[in-house]
Amino acid sequence: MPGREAIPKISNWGRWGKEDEKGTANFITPEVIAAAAKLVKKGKVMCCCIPIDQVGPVFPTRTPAQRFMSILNVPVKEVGMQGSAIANDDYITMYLQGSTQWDSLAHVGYENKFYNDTPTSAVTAHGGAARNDIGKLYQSFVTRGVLLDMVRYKGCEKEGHLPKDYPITVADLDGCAQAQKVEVKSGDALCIRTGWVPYWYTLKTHDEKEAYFHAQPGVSVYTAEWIQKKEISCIAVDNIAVERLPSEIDGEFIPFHQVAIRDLGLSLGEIFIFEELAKDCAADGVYEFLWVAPPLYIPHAVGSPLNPLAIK
Ligand code: UVW
Repeated sequence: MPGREAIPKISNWGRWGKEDEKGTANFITPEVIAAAAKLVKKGKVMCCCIPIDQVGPVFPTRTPAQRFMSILNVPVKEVGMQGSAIANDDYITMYLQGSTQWDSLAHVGYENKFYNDTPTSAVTAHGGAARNDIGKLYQSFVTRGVLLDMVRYKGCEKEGHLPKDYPITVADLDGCAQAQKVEVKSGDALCIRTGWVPYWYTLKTHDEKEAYFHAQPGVSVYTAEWIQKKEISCIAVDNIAVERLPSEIDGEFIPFHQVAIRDLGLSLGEIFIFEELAKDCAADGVYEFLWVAPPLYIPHAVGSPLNPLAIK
């Protein structure tokens, strides 16, 4: 297996100025947004996230979300307010990386740097990420979305997912787009269906669930140059880590994260679900849509859950 010298050496540092913290989200221009809005034809909204609950797939270094009631059927007059109303409040504790999520540009780096020459000292225990945080993208990821349905393209509909450690190649991306008669354009959100998240919900045993995280279909590290050339604004995949695991690089756990997030400034979206969208696209043959998927506005956070919508 090749070593880290095989990781593509490409970069968008400086492309949008020295101070830029948005990376490839800059490809989403006002013209791109206006054109994407015109893709809404039938008024159909499809949600592409999993529920935030205790049963979804969460990487083993993290814990599932927990929701608590903080007040329960409380008459407001008992807490000093007037009237006959009763009220409920609740709160959650969760990893910002523990459900359908965007990785911010402060999530992964290497050699002491994050995207655009940002030193690791920009992220602190007290303050979180002073640069490249997900809060900088709170108005982003409204653009044209394109679904590449790899499950269908590779003839895996019966299994419902790609083989467990399948690396999606440039030839697959081009071949799938061609088969679906859709062109990937500058500013697009590239959505890739692997079927891996729906597969999670079929697993029964602890061993099956443990193995699930260590071998998964995803994009090959060698797609990074294609992604840069296509000027994709963000990538969302229905798996755990976007990239294929185990990695194709000896001694590196997540080499695609390194080149994509740190070198290109590409926001990675994980744990999406595309089953309803894929069905709809197969039925009408239209694989493009308005994609509305901003992160939550959480200044200094290195990731965010979201409720992504594909609208046709
Ligand atoms: C993995 O779970 C491996 O990826 P991320 O840290 O981006 O969530």
